[in-house]
Amino acid sequence: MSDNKISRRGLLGSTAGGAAFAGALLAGGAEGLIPRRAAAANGAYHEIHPGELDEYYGFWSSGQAGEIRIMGVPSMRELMRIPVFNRCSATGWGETNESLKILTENLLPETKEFLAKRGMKTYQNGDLHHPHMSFNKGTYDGRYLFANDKANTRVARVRCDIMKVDKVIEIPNTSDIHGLRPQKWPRTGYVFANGEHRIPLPNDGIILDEPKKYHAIFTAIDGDTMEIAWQVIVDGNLDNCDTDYEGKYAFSTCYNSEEGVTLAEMTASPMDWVTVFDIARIEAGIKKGDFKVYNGVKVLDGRHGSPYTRYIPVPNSPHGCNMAPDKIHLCLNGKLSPTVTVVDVRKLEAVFNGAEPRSAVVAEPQLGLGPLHTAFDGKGNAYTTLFLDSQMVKWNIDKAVRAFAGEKVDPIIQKIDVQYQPGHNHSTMGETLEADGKYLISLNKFSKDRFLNVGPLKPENDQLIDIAGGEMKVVHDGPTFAEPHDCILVRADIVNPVSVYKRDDPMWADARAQAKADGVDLDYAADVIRDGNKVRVYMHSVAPQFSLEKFDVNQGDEVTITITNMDDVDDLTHGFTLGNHGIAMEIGPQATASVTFTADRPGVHWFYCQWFCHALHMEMRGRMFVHPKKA
Ligand code: RUQ
Ligand code: CUA
Repeated sequence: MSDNKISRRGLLGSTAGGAAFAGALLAGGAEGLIPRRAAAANGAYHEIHPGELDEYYGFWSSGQAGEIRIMGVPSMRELMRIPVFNRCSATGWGETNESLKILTENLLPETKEFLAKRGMKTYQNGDLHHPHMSFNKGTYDGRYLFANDKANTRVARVRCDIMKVDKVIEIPNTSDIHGLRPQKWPRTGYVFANGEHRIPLPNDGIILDEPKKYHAIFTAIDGDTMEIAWQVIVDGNLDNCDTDYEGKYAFSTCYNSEEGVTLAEMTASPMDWVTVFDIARIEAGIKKGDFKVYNGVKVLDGRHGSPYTRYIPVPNSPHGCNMAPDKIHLCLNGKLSPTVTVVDVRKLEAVFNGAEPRSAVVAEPQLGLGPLHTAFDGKGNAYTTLFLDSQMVKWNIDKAVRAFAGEKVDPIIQKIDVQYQPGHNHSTMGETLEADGKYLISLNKFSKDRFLNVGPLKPENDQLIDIAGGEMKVVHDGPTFAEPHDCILVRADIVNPVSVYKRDDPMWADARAQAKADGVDLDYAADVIRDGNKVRVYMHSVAPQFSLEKFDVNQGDEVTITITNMDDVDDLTHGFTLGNHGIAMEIGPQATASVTFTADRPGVHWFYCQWFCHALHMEMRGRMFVHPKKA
């Protein structure tokens, strides 16, 4: 390697020589020569150069922003956003007929009524914490993502072939869905959802300030149909959840065993618990008819003394609930206790048969202050976020078990600083049997001084940590807008989205049926169908033209615009924006999209394509004439 041949690119490479050289420079204090990202651990970290593809899909939640974001890992590039519980200006999610159907068809009748009085068809916000993929035999199968809405008690499903939501359901009898996990074995199967906040059942105003009469409810959803399979009433509240690798159990942490309603009440007891749900016993209970029906859902009583649950005491306010890919160890993160409690799931059958609940606890290492979530590398190690210490701690599960049994061994392997206050973390494939121990993400709640100051509201900071070589090393800082709670990292070969829609996609089944009834062929449409005061305008588009240059409606007409994008090309999305009407929608290649509104502004209104599609994209437009009402 002669001096003038050493490019920065060479130093950033993954060869042992390059990394060693970079290491030597760093050791020599020449850090300024090399950007932070070059400081890779053990040569494992790959800089993704322009044009190169990432190894992993990252699916990020966005908290109160209500969407899912697709990231590339390790580059940490944001690749796409999937609108879910939010209203999206670009795609028309929450405005188009197709999205409104998904967002409204499974709302409870009283919710629809309540929203109508507010002039809304659906909620405009959501609080999306936990995106998780469907499983088959303990690993991701690339079919669906599921996610919770803590704000408005909903669960959504994303189709991974097109990366769009296809189902949103509101969960009755409970309040504020927080923890959410799909069943891992034999497949998904159930999707489990925790109702976090305790409320009266029914919550109709008869019971108000009588907290002893409130309940939290655990919900099992059928992931294939998105119908609710059953619910279980529990003692305490429900925070995060996970499932085992044998299809026997689901687990939920409870931080409020006190069943208090104030901060002081909720944190009073030094012990809370993890609630263990026995799926076979619950299914047998349903068969036997041991349930009551509320809002059409079978609800079992799983409080203390029931055959369906066990409550295992865990120190103060456990939060994260993480099943290790060794199929044995369940980790419950202490939050207010510096410990992680480790349950051996093989001992749970005995607990259900009468053994003392804590007999299933096989380790309880002291890790540091504020343990919130734990991730795994598939090599027997665990990585726990320490919120208060602003650190990530790597520890060995086997050593923790041995220490708990009395052996003099320290389970802690390494601690590193993260910037700052981490909540969730996640490792590559870490919640599956294919955990590969390559990268770890620390989702930090605060970025403080890590980026240029953008005012009082600062981004969060998602840090990429290289764990492949055995030592943790922060290799990238990634600012994010509110508030990625959680993410999953999925090997790229598992996720296989299409580039062009299929013309018979179920998403626009209603538009297809209506066109058929109107005698219109969507593929070649240039039609205006008048049906009383309803007007249905059908167009198709081929870059850079809509099939209608103009159309006429009368003031007061209910107008439905249905457009089909007949371009059959990769990356050729069109849009339809109707000026001064608050209307815009995405129309993907070979897709049909529609929107309905009342034409109430007499005059000339231009519509245009808002997705840059062609050299003549600016010219891709037309006029809607609204004839004034005759006085
Ligand atoms: S939670 S920071 Cu909503 Cu997943 Cu733990
Ligand atoms: Cu079509 Cu821009």
